[in-house]
Amino acid sequence: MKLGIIGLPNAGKTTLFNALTGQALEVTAYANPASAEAPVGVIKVPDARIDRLSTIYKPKKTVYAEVQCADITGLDRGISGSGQKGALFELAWDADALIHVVRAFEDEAVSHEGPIEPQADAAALDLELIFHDLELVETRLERIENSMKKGIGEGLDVEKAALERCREALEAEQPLRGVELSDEERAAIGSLQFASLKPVLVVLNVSEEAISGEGTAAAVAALSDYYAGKQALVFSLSGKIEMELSQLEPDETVMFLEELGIEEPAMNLVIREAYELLGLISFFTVGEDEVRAWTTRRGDAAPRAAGRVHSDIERGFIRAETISYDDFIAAGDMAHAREQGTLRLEGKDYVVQDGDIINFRFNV
Ligand SMILES: Nc1nc2c(ncn2[C@@H]2O[C@H](COP(=O)(O)OP(=O)(O)O)[C@@H](O)[C@H]2O)c(=O)[nH]1
Ligand SMILES: [Mg+2]
Repeated sequence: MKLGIIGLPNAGKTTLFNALTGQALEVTAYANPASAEAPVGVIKVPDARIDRLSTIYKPKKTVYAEVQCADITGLDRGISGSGQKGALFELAWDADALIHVVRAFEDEAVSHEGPIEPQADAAALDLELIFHDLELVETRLERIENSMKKGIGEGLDVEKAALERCREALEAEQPLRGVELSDEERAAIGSLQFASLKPVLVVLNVSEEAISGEGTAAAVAALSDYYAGKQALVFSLSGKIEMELSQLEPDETVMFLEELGIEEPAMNLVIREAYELLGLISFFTVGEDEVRAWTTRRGDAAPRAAGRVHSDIERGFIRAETISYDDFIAAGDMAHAREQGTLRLEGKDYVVQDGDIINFRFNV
């Protein structure tokens, strides 16, 4: 899974990127120039279940599920009409979802056009995505129509119809994530890099003092209304605090969290929500060598999940020896689980569930 962080200049994208990936890129109080290349980092998906399994197995290696993340610089008001679209094309860096950072924090030292108005900012950037996509739709439709005129447009009807519906939405300044498309239509337009089609996690970046304030709750509610029904989730955090948290040692983190009166870093929630939005789940493999979390899509059958581990295991799939995390913890170990009948042998039609611990049996 890949996430792309977008937002207007000085919204706190790099701050959030650092918090998510543990990197320490420079954060600046001025707008960075558009960049053709986006820094990419790896997010380790926090999972208390993996921590617990690791204390049980004491493996040589503990591996968390990983999500890639890019800090996309240079999107700004008016960018889609300018010659400087590098940053928008960066979205074609095939992100599966976008994290849209919206500024709510007040800070005179950090420049911002006019007063801080989160909803107006969010809508302004969304509009750039929409303009970008409209251009893409029009170019593609023109090509299709030309092909049809020449009599070589066979099989393009579904795509054409889908694109016409997309154009209609975009002309009404609606993002494509709100357009109902069938699987067939999605596949037909799948090769086009539509920015406004990607699911989005909207992060309201608030001041430290405002984390649990009423104003923040109201702003989140208002943004949620604006994004309603558009494959989007909205929540708030303080980028500054999250970045500080990510740079602490684990025991210091616990103390800092207590001081702030919060249970866990908001980053954990960001990652979990991204998982949810994308329909992803985790399953685990365990042993003395390695305890590891893997990512698969909700609804994947066991062989497909096996393929996440290795293509040979998918190809030679025989059975999945499976137990849910909760049943395993209740049993204490695999021997007891087998006695209790909670360790099951599942076949190729078994749909993997979040938290399954699986031992694949396969034949190469
Ligand atoms: N007060 C405050 N400043 C922040 C916060 N998040 C980011 N900043 C500051 O805003 C400026 C821009 O942040 P940066 O992450 O570089 O924004 P980007 O342009 O979207 O990548 C930097 O000076 C940050 O230190 C925050 O939550 N509170
Ligand atoms: Mg930046």
